[in-house]
Amino acid sequence: MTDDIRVETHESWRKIVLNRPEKLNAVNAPMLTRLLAALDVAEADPSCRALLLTGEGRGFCAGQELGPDVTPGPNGPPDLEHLATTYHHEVVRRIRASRLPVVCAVNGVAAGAGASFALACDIVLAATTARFVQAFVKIGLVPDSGASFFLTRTVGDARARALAMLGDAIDGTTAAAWGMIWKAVEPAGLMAEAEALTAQLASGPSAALAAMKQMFAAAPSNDLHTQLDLEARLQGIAGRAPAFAEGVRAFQEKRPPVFPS
Ligand code: LHQ
Repeated sequence: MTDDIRVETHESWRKIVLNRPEKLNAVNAPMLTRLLAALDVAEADPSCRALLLTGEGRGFCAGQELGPDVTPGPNGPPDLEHLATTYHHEVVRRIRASRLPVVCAVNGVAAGAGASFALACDIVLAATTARFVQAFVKIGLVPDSGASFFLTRTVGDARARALAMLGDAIDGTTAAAWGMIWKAVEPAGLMAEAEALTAQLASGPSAALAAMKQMFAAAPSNDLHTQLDLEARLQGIAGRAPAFAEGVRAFQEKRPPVFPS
């Protein structure tokens, strides 16, 4: 049994580790099938309230493995549309559709779909020394797994185009300065900070955090009035949930809130 996807289960959160360090955690179809399964299991576990995604070794994820999945066979070139739709894009969809806040700790190079997986997460921390590379152009491909969606929204059209068309690497510090990610952290402190953040989210108001994911997913394509309606509806739901009652009580009693799971 291969352990190219390693899951560490903590009391209220899980860490999913891409674990193929000798290939900088490049992914292939079987590995992505196991990653999708790990995401589904976490989603279905009521005790799990947050996720942390990271990579083993000196890389985060070097994107699609340039191996058998993408090598031309007797029937001609590989069907990359099918490969992307079935595997890579499902990872992105599940992270974005998840009820769980997902933290990503980019410990090293994040290339191609690997960078996209990181950008699909809710809060991205990267080592200052990590590298984000839109590697697609170097092998004659186009951005996928949401790269063109995420980059245009985070760094803007001008930087997105240049990153995609040139394939230049940017480091974690630059990614943070450009607004691509939340924060760059000294490598030695990355995992401790990412774990603390994930634990903090796991002890947060889970339903409200899930509603925030819904809200931020809708925001870019909504007009102000539609977004105000959505915020009001989700606030109505939050106001009827036990977390709000506990939050207000804790404030009045001058103690930290203990949000129910
Ligand atoms: C790898 C890989 C790799 C295999 C490093 N595969 N071995 C595509 C198609 C279909 C559907 C959906 O989506 C996609 C999306 C994509 O992801 S396309 C982009 C695919 N990825 C790449 O093109 C990245 C290729 N890798 C690189 O450019 C470099 O390795 C990076 C910039 C990631 C890191 O460079 P270095 O730090 O200099 O490391 P390295 O190149 O020496 O790599 C270390 C080892 O990892 C090496 O193996 P070796 O046996 O020589 O030590 C590499 O061959 C292996 N490796 N990426 N994607």
